[in-house]
Parts: sequence; C-alpha cells; structure tokens
Amino acid sequence: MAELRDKFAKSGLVAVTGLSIIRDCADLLIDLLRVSRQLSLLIQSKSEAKVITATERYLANDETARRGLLYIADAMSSLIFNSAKVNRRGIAELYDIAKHLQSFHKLLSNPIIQSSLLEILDTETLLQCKESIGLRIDLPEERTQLTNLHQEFYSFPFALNSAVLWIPLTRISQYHGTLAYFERPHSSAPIPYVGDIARQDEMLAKGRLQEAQKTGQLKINPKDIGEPRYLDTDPGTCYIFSALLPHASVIADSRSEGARLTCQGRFLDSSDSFFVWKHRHSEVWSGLKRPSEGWRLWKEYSGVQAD
Ligand SMILES: O=C(O)CCC(=O)C(=O)O
Repeated sequence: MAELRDKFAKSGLVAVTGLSIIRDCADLLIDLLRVSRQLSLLIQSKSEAKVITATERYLANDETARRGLLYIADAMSSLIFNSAKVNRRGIAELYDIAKHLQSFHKLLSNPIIQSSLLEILDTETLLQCKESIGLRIDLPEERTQLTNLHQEFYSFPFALNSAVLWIPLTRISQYHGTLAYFERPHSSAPIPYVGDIARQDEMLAKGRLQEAQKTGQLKINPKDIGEPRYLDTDPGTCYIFSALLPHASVIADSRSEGARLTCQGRFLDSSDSFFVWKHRHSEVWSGLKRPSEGWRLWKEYSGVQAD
C-alpha cells in the first residue's frame, strides 16, 4: 500500500482495481437499467431482462465477473446513446436519480477504494464533500459539460491534501471519451488562476455552472506543462487523482456510438492545513464550484500577491 502513496506523491494519479470494485460497478449499472425501466427514462427494449440475467450469471463467478461488467457496460452505453436521440430529458432524469441509488453509495464506499484513499492521503479522518458526488453522462456530440484544463482545488477549495475519485462505468479512451492529465511537478501546488469573479457569479446565479467555470483559466504556458496523458481502460479500474493535478475532459470521437458514464467523488484529509485555516477563518464549504473564489482564498491563505 505504501507503494500507492509513493506513486500518488510522484505522479498525482493512481489506478485501483479489484473484484469487489468490478462487482460494485456492475451492480450500479444493473440498478440504473432497472430504474430506467421503472421510470421509462430510456427506450424500452425486450432484451433488458436478458441483459440483467446474463450479467448476473457472469458476476456469480470470479473468473467471469469482469466479462459481466463489460457486457452490461456496453449495453448501457449504447442504450443511453440511442435513447438520448429520442428522449434527452430521460437522460437528465437518470443523471439526477443516479446519486440517490443505494448501489451508487456502495460503490463510492467500496472498501478497496476507501482504504486506498486513506493510504494515499495519509490520514485517519477522511471527509467527503457531499455536494461533490455524482454520475456524469457524456454523449459524443455534447460539449457543454466538458471541463477545460483545471485543478480541482479551485472548484472545491477545501484542502490541498485532497483527491478526486473518478470511476468509469463504461470503456474510456480517446475514442470513447476520457480524461487528459498532466503529471507532476505541475500537480504539486496550485497554479495561478485568472478569472472574473463578477462574471462567474452572474452566470452561477443563472444556473449556468459549466459556462461559469469556463470564465477563468489556469495561468500556464502550454509549453511548460508538457504532453498530456490519456486514461484508457475498460470499466472496473478506478482512478484517484490529486486535487492539484491539471486535467480536462476529452470528448469522444464523433463516430463513437456510446455514452460515457463516470462516477465521481471528492475526498479530503481533515487535518490539512488549508482546511483547518479555512475552518477558523470562514465558512468551510465556501467557494464550492467557484474557481475565482477558490483562487482568492488560496491567495489569502498563502500570501500570494495578485497581478
Ligand atoms: O469526466 C470528465 O470529463 C471531467 C471530470 C473533471 O474534470 C472533474 O471532475 O474535475
């Protein structure tokens, strides 16, 4: 396990996998399929019951569990993609309901994932920002929810020693859509941020969250940051990356015929010096999803001078 901590300290990102993660991902997909049918969120198909039965059969055996996950992952990815063409609202409802599912919370609480987080952040007390959890549903032709290059710390300005949990439920690659990231040393400290607080607040007040995030950016020269790396894997592997790791969404290839599903959560070390300072100084959860405010708080904490 110390290996995991070392890798995280060096690169800012680690991959974690295990049979229980595979099973928890598959259970969540089965629940998403069941709830979609009960609420008529996706196009109805006679094969749903068959998909569930076949997946459960694969899952019953350790050797075939991974195959079961891939089977239901591909089925859900294509069902959501096809349903979005005729009922986009159903997808939005699925997105809203996902984080209320018991299986969603079971996945985020998976013992391998939780012990990895404790090890990586080297803490006995882990906090989870409850507003930071959710399921992304990315469609190949939709750009609005995509994130630009950023460090999580500014949108969730709660601790420097904190991590993003990113769990793909479907295949991820540059073809299927994925995440691009830039390894350390860039991920060892907050990078200066330039943004317009007033404009960001105006957009947030109108509920235009993703657009608001894009009113600012990391002040970094692309040539200083190096080449991006891309996550590329089947479902069943989850990623834990530092809140200081610069990263961005990568849209799927326009020929892709599947939706990308990814669960997310943000965790922090309660003994982190920024967290303790913020607790004494102001509202602990202030600045949520307001990177300009995150930058202001960081400057105040660290004594960084504004340009
Ligand atoms: O999944 C994605 O495309 C982007 C995720 C991301 O940038 C984030 O969680 O901060």
